[in-house]
Amino acid sequence: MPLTAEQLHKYHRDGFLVLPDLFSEKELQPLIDAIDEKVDQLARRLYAGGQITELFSEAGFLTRLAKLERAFPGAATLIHTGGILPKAFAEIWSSDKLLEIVEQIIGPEIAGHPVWNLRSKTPHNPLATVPWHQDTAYLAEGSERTFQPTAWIPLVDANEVNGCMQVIRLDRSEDDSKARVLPHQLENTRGSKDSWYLYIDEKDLPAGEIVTCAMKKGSILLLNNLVPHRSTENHSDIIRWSIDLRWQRPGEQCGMEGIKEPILMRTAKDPQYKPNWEQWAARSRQVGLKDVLADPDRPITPSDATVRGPWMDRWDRKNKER
Ligand SMILES: O=C(O)CCC(=O)C(=O)O
Repeated sequence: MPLTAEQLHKYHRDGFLVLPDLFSEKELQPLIDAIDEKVDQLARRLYAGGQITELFSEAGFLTRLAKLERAFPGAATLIHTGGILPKAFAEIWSSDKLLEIVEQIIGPEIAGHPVWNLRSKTPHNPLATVPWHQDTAYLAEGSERTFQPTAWIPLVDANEVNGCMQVIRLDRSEDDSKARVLPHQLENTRGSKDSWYLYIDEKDLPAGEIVTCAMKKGSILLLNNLVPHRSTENHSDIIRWSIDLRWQRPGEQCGMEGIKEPILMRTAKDPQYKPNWEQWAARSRQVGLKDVLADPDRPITPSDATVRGPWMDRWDRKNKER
């Protein structure tokens, strides 16, 4: 289902686009099964280490991690930072359905960007509410010049109750802010919230309409790497699961140099080409962050849910210079 000329125009104009009904339940189920498995492994490790006294096995995809989070604060963060890519994620990321769309945006040479995320937005968890940011702010300076489309894919219906995405449709009269990296602050220096997120201060937010993207499961939100966006709080009693995946042209600066390289997904030079996931996927993209889940023999402790990343030094330095 390629983008129509109008959709493509809207995406380039606004920096985002919602595509309804792209995936069927059947296509998303392998992702859900892979997540259930990750959550089960985490529960078993916490249980074996004496950190929790119940496995909550009777709870399913929509609630089990929330119960674990209550018993072991930080469980949701560990699922977010556990960086080994499940096969089902690799398959959807390099699926013809998504690559066909990405090809319309960046051309036939396509690499997967090393940053992908599984978001376990558990209810009433401030660490699952992502403040206003541009994705490029989390990467090395200069990579904002590389066009990096993202697909944000909810695995449940996402709305204002359980927390959905909001984006700023930039005011066309503010053209110059479109291509600009906005100043970001570290949320953990605000004192109120010990998180790893960056945020854009209200005064630095560009003018434009705030668009709330309530979306059905099966839809995707396409973003570019400069569009300011955030996700709202989860006031419901279920987990708002989503994944976000990125692409770019191979050979261009990805902003994760020395940490993890992009993976080639499609090339016009070889129509039969298939990405070699084995080595790439086994290596965590979370260098600088602890990937505790990658080492099954290591007992998990509450401090493992503390997150640090290279973007912190970037903005700490930048803000001191200011
Ligand atoms: O899924 C969310 O809650 C936030 C996602 C996000 O901000 C991103 O993908 O950059």
